[in-house]
Parts: sequence; C-alpha cells; structure tokens
Amino acid sequence: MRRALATILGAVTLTLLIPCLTPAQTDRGRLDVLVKDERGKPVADAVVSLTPPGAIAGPPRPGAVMDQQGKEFVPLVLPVAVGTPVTFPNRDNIRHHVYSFSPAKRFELPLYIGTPAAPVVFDTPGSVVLGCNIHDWMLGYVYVLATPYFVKTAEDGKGRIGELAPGTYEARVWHPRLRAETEKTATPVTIAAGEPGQVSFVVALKPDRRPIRRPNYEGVQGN
Ligand SMILES: [Cu+2]
Repeated sequence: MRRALATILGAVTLTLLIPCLTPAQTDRGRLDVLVKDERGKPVADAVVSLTPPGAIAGPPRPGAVMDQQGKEFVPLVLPVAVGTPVTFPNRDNIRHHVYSFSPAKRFELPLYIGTPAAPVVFDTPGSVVLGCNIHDWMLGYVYVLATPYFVKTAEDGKGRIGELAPGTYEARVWHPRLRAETEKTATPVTIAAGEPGQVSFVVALKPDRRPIRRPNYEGVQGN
C-alpha cells in the first residue's frame, strides 16, 4: 500500500513538473511599477529595469530613435538594451551638432540636417548624456541597460514590464536627476505566472537645472 502511494505521488510530482519544464507564453508574468518622489508626486521618465537570475539571452536588438524636434531631444529619456543601434534624425530645418562626453559612449555627429547615414550603437551599459553644440539647452539621455526587461514611467509615474518568465529578479530604478546610485536601489522582485507583480520606488531627485532656452535662437551663422 505504502509503495503504491509512493508511486502515485511520484506520478503526480512528475505531472506537475512537466509544465514547468516547458513554459508556454501563457505562463508569463508581468510587473507593474510605480515611481514617486519624496512628496508622493509621480515621477515620469524614470527607468525601472529587471535583472533576471540567470544569463540574459541576446536576441537582435531592434533599432531605436532619438529625434531632434523643435530644438529639443525627443524623447528626453530613451532607454535601450545594450547593443541597440540608435538613429538621430533631425526633424528641424536647421542644423544640429549632437555629441556626448559620457564614458558609456563618447560620440559626435557633426552639423547635419536629416538623418545621419550610420546609427550609433550603444555597447556599454550606463547613462549617456546628449548635448547639441549649437543649442546649449538641448539635453537628452540614452540610458543603456544590460537587461532587455525595462520600462520608462509615464506622467503618472507608472509603467509595466510584460512577458516575464516566472522567477526572482532584481529591480532597479534610474532617473536623470536621481540623487542615489541606481545600484543602491536594487530590490528583489518575484514574478509569478498569472498574477501581476508590483514594485514601487520612492526617489529623491536633484533640482532640474537646464540652461535657459533662448527664444528664436537659430545658432551662429544660421546653423
Ligand atoms: Cu541643436
């Protein structure tokens, strides 16, 4: 009798294990994120990322776009997975001169109109601060992540990361004006199939100090 019971239990265990070994898409989970500041105000343009416990598969990264429009970088923050090629189309009818001195990617796109022929490939994780030599107030960020699981928060401070395999991940938050180091925000998060996980961050931000935009300034010599 005892042996029969053991056999039945063995069969049940095996049956339960099989779906786990071959997870279907429906077994995926998701994470809802919320970022607020110390006064409880929602924080937009924060990037929340998830680092999985194992190795990260490296599928080809689709390209991303950082526009220059109305003499501003659009979007202000562009999160990308490491290895992503980014194009910098100029939608204005004047020239821009995009550059970055950030250690994660030093590059320069000398004065141009239209889309430069070759995209810039962001191959090192970290934040890349963008500027324009002509328009001092133009400021943008490419945030390069070692993981493909991330989301940028909307005006309501919310975002969602979907299609996650169940397991325990580390969540982190980044923002251009974050006072803390992103590494110190690491928080374990468990993702289960069928039930949305949730993580919220309360962040302290530095004041927003951008150079004042000069009205109708086209740049020197009509650039
Ligand atoms: Cu410019």
